[in-house]
Amino acid sequence: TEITRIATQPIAGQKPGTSGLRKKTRVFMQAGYLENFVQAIWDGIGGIRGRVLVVGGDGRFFNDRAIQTILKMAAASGAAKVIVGQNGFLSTPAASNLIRVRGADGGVILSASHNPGGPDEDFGIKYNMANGGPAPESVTAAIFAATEAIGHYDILEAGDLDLSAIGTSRLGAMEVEIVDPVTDYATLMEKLFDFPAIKALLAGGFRLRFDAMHAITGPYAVEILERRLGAAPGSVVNAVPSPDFGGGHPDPNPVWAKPLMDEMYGESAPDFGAASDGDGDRNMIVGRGAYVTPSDSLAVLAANAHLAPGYAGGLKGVARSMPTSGAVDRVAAGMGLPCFATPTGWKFFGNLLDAGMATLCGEESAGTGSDHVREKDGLWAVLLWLNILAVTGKSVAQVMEDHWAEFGRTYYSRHDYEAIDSETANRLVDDLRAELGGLMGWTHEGLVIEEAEDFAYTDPVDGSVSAHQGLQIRFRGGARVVLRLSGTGTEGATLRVYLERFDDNDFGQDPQAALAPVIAATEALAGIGKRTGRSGPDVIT
Ligand code: VG1
Ligand code: CO
Repeated sequence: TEITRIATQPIAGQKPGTSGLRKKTRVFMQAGYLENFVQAIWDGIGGIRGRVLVVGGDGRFFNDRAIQTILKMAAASGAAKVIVGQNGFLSTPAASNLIRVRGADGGVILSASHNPGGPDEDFGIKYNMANGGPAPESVTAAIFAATEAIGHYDILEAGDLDLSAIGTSRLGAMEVEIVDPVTDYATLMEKLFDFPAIKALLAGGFRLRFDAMHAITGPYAVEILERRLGAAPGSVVNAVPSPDFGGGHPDPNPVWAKPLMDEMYGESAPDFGAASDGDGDRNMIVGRGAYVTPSDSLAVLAANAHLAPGYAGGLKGVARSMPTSGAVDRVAAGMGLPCFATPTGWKFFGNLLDAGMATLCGEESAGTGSDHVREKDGLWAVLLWLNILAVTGKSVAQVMEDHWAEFGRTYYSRHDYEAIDSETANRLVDDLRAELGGLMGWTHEGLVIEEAEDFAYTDPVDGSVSAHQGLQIRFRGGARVVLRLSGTGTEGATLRVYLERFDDNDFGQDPQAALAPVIAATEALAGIGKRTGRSGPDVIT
């Protein structure tokens, strides 16, 4: 085993986005592409000599190859030890937990999350800190700067390691420990939730369906839901992770998890349905004939978390990303809890969680989590829901009705325009931004703008400022639209339009109908159809 120093040059475009660096898999497979970025991580964080890292990914195509490269590069740069999930598997929340329980210095997570996988689809890589959370902007900026200054990378000349065998071995002077990816995570879940109550619920005939979408949560869900909690064998479907997610799109929403939706709205629907994404940090919750929007789910979990043992002492505060609906704000107000609005992306919750200012966090994009780890956590949300249903004895639909009756209903929807021309997208946002100052009092079919801002966030813990995080326009009476460009796409630009309207007495409307005036006002304001030539959004969630 010999360390080789390979001369290289900066590669343009290695700038981390909302959640690490995401590109087409073939881009990552180009000679030196992954290597450059990994070396830039090491350089950006001040080197890894003597450090302990966790490495794992969601099992998508190229996961195994990338891990071999990362191990050899960690060894070459003097890491003391790397802890790897068996077969290279770790869900994002399990990786976050592993970093924390092992006291590691950080971790490398390989995933493009909800994006499809395969040689012609997407791949991704991100660095997490010692707290288990995604690197903050200051660190991703340092990593990006290192990609622009790179002149060489170091790699160990060695054969591949067998990642299937649990146990400890060596790669050069570095220790490699291969661990079961599920055990520590399952143990944590048992501590947080009332497993006996959920077990009793399931033993009493309550039926659930969990769609792992051929992604990483399969092994976790089978172990926890079926083996430890006693859900009927086969309750977890699409449970074996596949490198291309069975050719599907591992994004747990009504569009991509349509088979689950059909079952939950069908005649022999189970009591509870859920799904998770490629890397296991997102969740979708659907009762019998009752889909729960992620923003509502966050609000319900905040209102009821105290029913689970891990949160019996109450919450310190809650946080949501800015585009997430204000439903949780109403719960926080009702319960006297601090409530924070952060930019999109889990990295912005880290300081609030570390400082004990928030216990629960969530995003409209089907991410919810708490201070148990520093990532959003799909199965955690499923278990908290099951815990709440077990303790209250209510159905999902009943929980929602009761919640709206108490707090009112915030109708919410997100419209995505995918793979639009980047220049068109940027111009649309730039033009609207330029108009914000003059929009006060602007009206359209009865809606009146009362506030318009280019959202900027000042972190209350470290004072760092993140500007241009989305255009937020509020209308009199509690309606709102937010427009921003996605930071996770790999093709052109994706425009996200987040729509909401509060209603305190009529809870049975179709969300698209309830939001029609806001949708019309947005078109009048931003001219999305006119500028993009699209007749409507590609994905509505
Ligand atoms: C999207 C979501 C955001 C989420 C991010 C990562 O980002 O909107 O809420 O945190 O994906 O999720 P963007 O920039 O495309 O809107 V995942 O499950 O990658 O880790
Ligand atoms: Co994800």
